[in-house]
Amino acid sequence: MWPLIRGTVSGIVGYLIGALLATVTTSSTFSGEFALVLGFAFGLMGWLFGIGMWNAWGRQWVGLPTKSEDADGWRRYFRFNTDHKVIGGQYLVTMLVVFLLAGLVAVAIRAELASPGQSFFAPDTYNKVMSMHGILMIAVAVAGILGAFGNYLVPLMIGADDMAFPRINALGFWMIPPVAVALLAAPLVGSFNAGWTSYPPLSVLNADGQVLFNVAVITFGLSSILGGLNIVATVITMRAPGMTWWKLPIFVWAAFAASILSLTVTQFFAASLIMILLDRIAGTTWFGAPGGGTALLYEHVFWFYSHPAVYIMVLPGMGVILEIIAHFSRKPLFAYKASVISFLSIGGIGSIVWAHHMFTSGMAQNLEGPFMALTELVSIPTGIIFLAAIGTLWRGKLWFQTPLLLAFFWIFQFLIGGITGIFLADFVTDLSLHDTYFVVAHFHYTIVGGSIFALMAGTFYWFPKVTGRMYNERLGKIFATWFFVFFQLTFIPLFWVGLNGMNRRVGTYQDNLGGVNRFASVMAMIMALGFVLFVVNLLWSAKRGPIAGANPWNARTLEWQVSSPPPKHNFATPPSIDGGPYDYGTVGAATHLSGATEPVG
Ligand code: HEM
Ligand SMILES: [Cu+2]
Repeated sequence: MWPLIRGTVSGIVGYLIGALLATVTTSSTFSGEFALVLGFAFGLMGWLFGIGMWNAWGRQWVGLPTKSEDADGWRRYFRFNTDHKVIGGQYLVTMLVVFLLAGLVAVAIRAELASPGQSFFAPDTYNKVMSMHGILMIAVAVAGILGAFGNYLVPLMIGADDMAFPRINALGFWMIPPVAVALLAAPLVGSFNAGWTSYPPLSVLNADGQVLFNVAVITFGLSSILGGLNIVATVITMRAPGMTWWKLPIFVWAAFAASILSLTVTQFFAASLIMILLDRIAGTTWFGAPGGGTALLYEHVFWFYSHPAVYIMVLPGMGVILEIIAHFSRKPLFAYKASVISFLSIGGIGSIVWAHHMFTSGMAQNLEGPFMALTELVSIPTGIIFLAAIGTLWRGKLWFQTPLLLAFFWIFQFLIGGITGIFLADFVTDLSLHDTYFVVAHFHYTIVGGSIFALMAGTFYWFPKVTGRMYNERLGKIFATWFFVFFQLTFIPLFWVGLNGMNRRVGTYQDNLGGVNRFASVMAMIMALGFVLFVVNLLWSAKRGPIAGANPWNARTLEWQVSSPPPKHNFATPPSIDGGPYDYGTVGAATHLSGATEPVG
């Protein structure tokens, strides 16, 4: 606990110094916006140094010997620990907690929407609650799989002993607690009500809470960039002898493609938020029409990140699902190379489709056709991923455990998400669908269906590796089915109310949509209840579940060839690779890890 106390104290001291500096150097008051920004920046530094960055790293910069921040047992998780497995665990737990919290906020939203009029929240409060839900969930989708499984598995799967930059990895994780604090503290200074998208002019004119939103999200972005950098560098430079590019497990490829995006587009979100801060604090007029600015600029810069961001959320999910499907069908992954090329081209094409979010914004009309066509082009590589999933399942020897069940659900939901996206990408239909609940239903199918279900599937699949114990299969299946069924019952009706003109981001709506909304609200609450099963299963099994052994799934990839949990430095002797990760059932195929004691597969 000591490092946490140290970090908190130096974080608070840093905040006070920053805020004071702002007060004495400018006309900002101590609680003014500039003081919030500078306070946060200094507070972040203080926190990071206090939590252990100074001892483990900073001392080196002034010629002092570093002091290890290592510890054993559960204490490792509360320190500046550079072990990629510890960091993966830190991300997993943090993101699951944020997910549950944001889920509770969603229940509050659905309570308000259970009847057409205003029941619990004033209109502005509704927007604040909705904005909080949105940004927390976006954070989970961006950093859940990549932060947890990307960190935990990429080094293990490629036969490395850690990430390329272990200290940067720890730094990236420890930036997240101040992000959470700033977002959750925003209600103290008026909260933010402009949605996770934070369009100006509202985001330039609203309460000071918006400033905390901006600094928090910029910091979160920096953490994503560092995480992306690490995964890209690790995959390029740290592969074990024999681990050629075409032998990489598919999850590694997916994490690699998503990380290229994190590394290259996150800056644009930060840039757009910095411009908002400048408009608010420094008197610039990037987005203010009276000063010659235009809000349209914000939308372009923002979506230049935020569309690719949906692939940062979903590509790792695709990787998890294909991984699970191959191992649980006991067949070589169908269309492996085509899937890899698809991941990369989804990332590439996905980076030039951003203005499909802006068809109603008043942007140049002759761009609408090209953006529509490019968007629809992404369905080709996406279709290949579906083919890979189905082709692998086809005549496979299916082993219906919870991870595979969730993978089936994933296929169904992501399909619905993708197909409804086509109507939104078509600018003619989007004119009437934009800003309705059709959009809300669509992105929940894609993000929850594509990213969150994969996060759950991966959590079950790798649970025995991470904890050394098996989860409860029956509870796992009940939870998976529960989540799936009530998810459909919540969100299918929302397509319908959207088609009937219900606006998103408004707490009230037409009277005639009351019945369907009430139904969706009740279903959402039952869905939320199902997470009790998830939490109980994992907590109980981590302590009391049966010992899993090194390779309970009898899978071929490298992470299963070491003990569960893996030893501190992953591999006793550096592995050398002579087979492919999915050579199931191939007569005479070498084991993936040479020197493995038992033949696998
Ligand atoms: C637990 C089940 C969930 C329910 C019942 C739920 C419900 C809702 C509702 C009712 C809204 C308000 C939309 C509006 O008023 O316009 C919303 C917005 C949103 N949700 Fe969810 N949600 C859930 C899970 C998730 C997850 C898992 C994610 C992402 C991974 C997510 C991401 C978002 C985003 C990005 C917004 C939009 C916020 C904005 O546009 O500013 N939600 N959700
Ligand atoms: Cu998009």
